[in-house]
Amino acid sequence: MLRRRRRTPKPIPPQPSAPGAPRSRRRARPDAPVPPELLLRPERKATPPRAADEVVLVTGFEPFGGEAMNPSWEVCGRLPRTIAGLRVEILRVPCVFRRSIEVVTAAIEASRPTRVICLGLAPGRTHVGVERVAINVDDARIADNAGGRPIDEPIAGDGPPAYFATLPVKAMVAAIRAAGVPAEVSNSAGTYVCNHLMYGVLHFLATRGIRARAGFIHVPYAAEQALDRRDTPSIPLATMAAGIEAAIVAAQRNARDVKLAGGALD
Ligand code: PCA
Repeated sequence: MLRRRRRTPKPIPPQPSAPGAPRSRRRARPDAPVPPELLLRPERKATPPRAADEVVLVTGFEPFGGEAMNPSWEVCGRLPRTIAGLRVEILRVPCVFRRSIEVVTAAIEASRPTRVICLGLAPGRTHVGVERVAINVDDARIADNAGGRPIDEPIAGDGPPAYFATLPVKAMVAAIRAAGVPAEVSNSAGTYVCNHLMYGVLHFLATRGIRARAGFIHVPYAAEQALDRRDTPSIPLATMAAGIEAAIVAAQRNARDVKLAGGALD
């Protein structure tokens, strides 16, 4: 008896091979190696690699006093994006009393850093100076970039006479030196905008109960800006940046400061 041919062709199961290629009846041995591109990726249980979620805020100043550049800001731009697991956020700060504090405290509120390291230029210094203390006074020898020139005015009328840096100052100095960069503890950040900012940031953190640790580092002139000046101590920007990077590593790794002599007799 003649069998009627089926009208509708059997559905063809999906083939991994190219269309038109002969269908294989072979089955893979259970232990056959599977090319990696054919393996289904198992769902990842582990969290994907996260961007560093702790932040170090590093600030530098705009030029002031007629200079064309401020090495403190130039150094910020030469830092890597992460240091010791901290995401590095950089901020350019106006060299203006009050406004400098407002700009930095707004950034602290926005990015909630665990470390705040402000940088500034100290013309004439030979060493990178990690500041130990900020005092509650403004006494400007020259006007700031907005023309302001406070003389013997408190920074915070209700604030204490001084704040110590809450960063491990000695460990940072040791780390900068170990990176091959001349460094020292400095016992005065002056009475201009740098001291003002250091005091203002520490006062803000203390009065708001924010646990971030903060401090200030003064840098000398950049070698790049002192090429045609005589008797002007300076350090190349790349060298300073390596020193500041080492200081940030030390600031992150040393919960307590180390006990190293760093005092001065003058
Ligand atoms: N140095 C100044 C203010 C801005 C800067 O970079 C200072 O030492 O006060």
